[in-house]
Amino acid sequence: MTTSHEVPAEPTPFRLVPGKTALIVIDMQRDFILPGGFGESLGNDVDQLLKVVPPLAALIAAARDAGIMVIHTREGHRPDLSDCPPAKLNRGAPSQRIGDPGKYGRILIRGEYGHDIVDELAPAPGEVVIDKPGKGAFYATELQDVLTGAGITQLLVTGVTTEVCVHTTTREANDRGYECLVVSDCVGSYFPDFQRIGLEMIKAQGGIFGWVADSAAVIPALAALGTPLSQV
Ligand code: TIU
Repeated sequence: MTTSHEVPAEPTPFRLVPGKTALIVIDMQRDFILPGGFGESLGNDVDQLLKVVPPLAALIAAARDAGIMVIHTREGHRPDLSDCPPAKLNRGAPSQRIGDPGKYGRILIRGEYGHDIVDELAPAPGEVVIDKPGKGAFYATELQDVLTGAGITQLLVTGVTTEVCVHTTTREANDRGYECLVVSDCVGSYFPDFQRIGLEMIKAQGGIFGWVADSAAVIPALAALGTPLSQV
C-alpha cells in the first residue's frame, strides 16, 4: 500500500482518496480582502487575509493539475436583501451594513464588484461557484447536491475567515460525514489569536472537526493523486 497520498496532518495523517476529494475555497471576495473594502472599513487588518492569496493560488493550481474538483463560495445577498435576515442586516456600523454603498459597490450584494472573488483566485471555466447567504456553505445552497453528485467524501477547506465561514462550513461538513482537512496557511483571520485558536479547535480532541496541515504538506500528496498508483 502506498503512503504517497497521505498528508502528514494533525492530529493524524490524512489519506487523500482518489476521486473522492474536492478543494473548497471559501469567500475569497474583494469585500473581505481588499484594502478600502468592507472588511477594512470595519476596522479589520486585511493584510492578515491578503497573505493567504499566494499559497492558496499555488494550492488551487496543484488541485487543478491533479484533476480534483475545485469549488468556490461567495457570501452575499440578493439586491433586494430578501434573503438577508434582519438579525444579520442590523449588525455593523450604520452606513457600512450589507447593501450599503461601499468602495467596491453595494456591500456583499450579488453582482457587485466587491462581492466577486479576487482576480488571483478567479474560478476557472466550469468550476462550481456556490452563492451562500449565510456563513456556512451548506445552508440554503446546492453544495450538498454538488458533492453527492460528484461522489465527494473529503474536503480540503480553505478561504476566509478561519473562525467564521471556514469554521461554520467545516462544522456543517463534519456533521454531514465529510472528512475535512483545513489547510492552515490557506485560511485566514483578521485576528491572529483567532487564527491560531481556530485551527487548534479543528484538530483538538482527536480531530473533533477535522484535520489540519499546511499547503507544503498537502501539495505533494495532491501531485501523487494525479499520478497512477502504480507509478508512486
Ligand atoms: N466569509 C466570512 O467569514 N464572512 C465573515 O463575515 N467573516 C468575518 O470574519 N466577518
